[in-house]
Amino acid sequence: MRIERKSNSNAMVLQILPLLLIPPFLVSTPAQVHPPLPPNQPRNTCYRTNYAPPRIGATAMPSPGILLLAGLFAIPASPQGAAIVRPTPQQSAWQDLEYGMFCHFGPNTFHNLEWGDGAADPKTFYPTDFDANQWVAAAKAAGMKYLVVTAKHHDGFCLFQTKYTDYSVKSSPWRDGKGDVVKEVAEACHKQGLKFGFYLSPWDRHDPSYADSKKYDEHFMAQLTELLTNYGEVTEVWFDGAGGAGHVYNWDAYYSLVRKLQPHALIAICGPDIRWVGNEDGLAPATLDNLADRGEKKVWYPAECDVPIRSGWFWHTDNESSIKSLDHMLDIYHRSVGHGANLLLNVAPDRRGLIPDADIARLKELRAVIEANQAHNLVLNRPIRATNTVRSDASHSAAKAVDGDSRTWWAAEPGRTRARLEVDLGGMVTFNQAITAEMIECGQAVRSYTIEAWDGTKWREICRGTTIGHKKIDLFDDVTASKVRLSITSAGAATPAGPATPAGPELTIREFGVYYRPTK
Ligand code: FUL
Repeated sequence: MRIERKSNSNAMVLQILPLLLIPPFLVSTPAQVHPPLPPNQPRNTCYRTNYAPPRIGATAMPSPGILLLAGLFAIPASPQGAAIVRPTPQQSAWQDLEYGMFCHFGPNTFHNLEWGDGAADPKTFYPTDFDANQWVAAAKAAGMKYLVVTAKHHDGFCLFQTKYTDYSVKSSPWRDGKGDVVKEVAEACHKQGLKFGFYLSPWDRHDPSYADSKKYDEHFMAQLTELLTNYGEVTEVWFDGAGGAGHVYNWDAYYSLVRKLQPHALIAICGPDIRWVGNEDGLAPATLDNLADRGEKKVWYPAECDVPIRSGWFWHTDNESSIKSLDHMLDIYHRSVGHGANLLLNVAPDRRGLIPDADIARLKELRAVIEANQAHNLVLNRPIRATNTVRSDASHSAAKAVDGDSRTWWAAEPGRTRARLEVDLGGMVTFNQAITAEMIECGQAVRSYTIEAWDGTKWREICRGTTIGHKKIDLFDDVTASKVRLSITSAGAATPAGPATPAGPELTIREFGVYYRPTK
């Protein structure tokens, strides 16, 4: 299949262009971990140093887990006095969503395009059987917890009713010009219990005002206002960084508008709350730090991996055969969610306005494998001991790390950078996977760890890793053992490249589990 992006001809350049257009300081790669922001940042970069997401207010929604943590937030610094960086409640709640569906839909769907130039006749947008509930049902059946829809892609066509351009669903014959894709998707999400988000491309290849940055800012913000007021709760606002080279955007104003109209929404990619992982393969590095430098400060900045299930972001007549294999998808899952990032998997609706059966089938297969692989935690509620524990009242005892309850956690004594949890398996047990999670609301502490198994005569190392963060999935060959232990070998506030320091966040383990994967 030939993916057409009209602005360029060189296929290679087209592949990497979106990446090149995102300022390098927003890109985190294993080789370049959170470089500091460059001084004198130009105004058209999609990031502002002076923006800190507000903490949740008294009227906010916190989950039971967050409420439980309220007392913890009262401790603002490590024993050594260094500020501890923690996620906002919205960020940690979003990290718990883990897996979401990205839906690219619009005129491109009807023209076999990836990047429309804004000239497609709106009458060609005509889904014959559009059903937002089917999209959401497909996402739920896949085990996804949120959905992000393209309200407007680079071609400028709006999938929602807007007063500010006719280049929208209003000018299409679909539902006699009265349809609103964003509305139906938002309602279906809210009804079926999925978190809702929208993608909005700042780059607009249709609107004449784009040539005048100030005028375009007004236009863009007017549409952003519509999206933030007419569609209920918005969890994620996805500002793409591709295209529009040289254009000056007033990012501060965009961010302020989101804060004002949807204070709990997270601003992603070209935004201060969620960062792009740095590639479109769905892969996070094995060492993934939730902290990033913002000017002089460190901030919590979790990563999202985005990748299409097929070869393109939009549906094409001839790309069904490119649906990724189950093995490939499982690998993506392990290297995104299993590395502590969120996975936003693009599944594009077709010209009927439905998620195709073939994609749904693959999503279900993936879910079935993940569930089978994580069905039985072999250390669940098994006897466990820790080399040290924060308090004597058992509220953060070692048992909390294997109780299967994500609201509880084991915590080491303050200032500890090494600790060990040892679990008695109660007989010889075979396993080949470990899943470990820190209680990130307390901050991210673990810098390195090993997992070892007792084979009856000695401890044998099964795997070792660096960061844990929100979740770490380790895969290894079958091991048969009567005891297993997790050793945190360094912890602290330093970046993975730097030395661990005790002046960091509390060392915690939210859950530790070992499993036997029938499917490898
Ligand atoms: C890129 C865009 O250019 C693609 O078309 C797609 O929307 C992807 C998610 O982001 O920057």
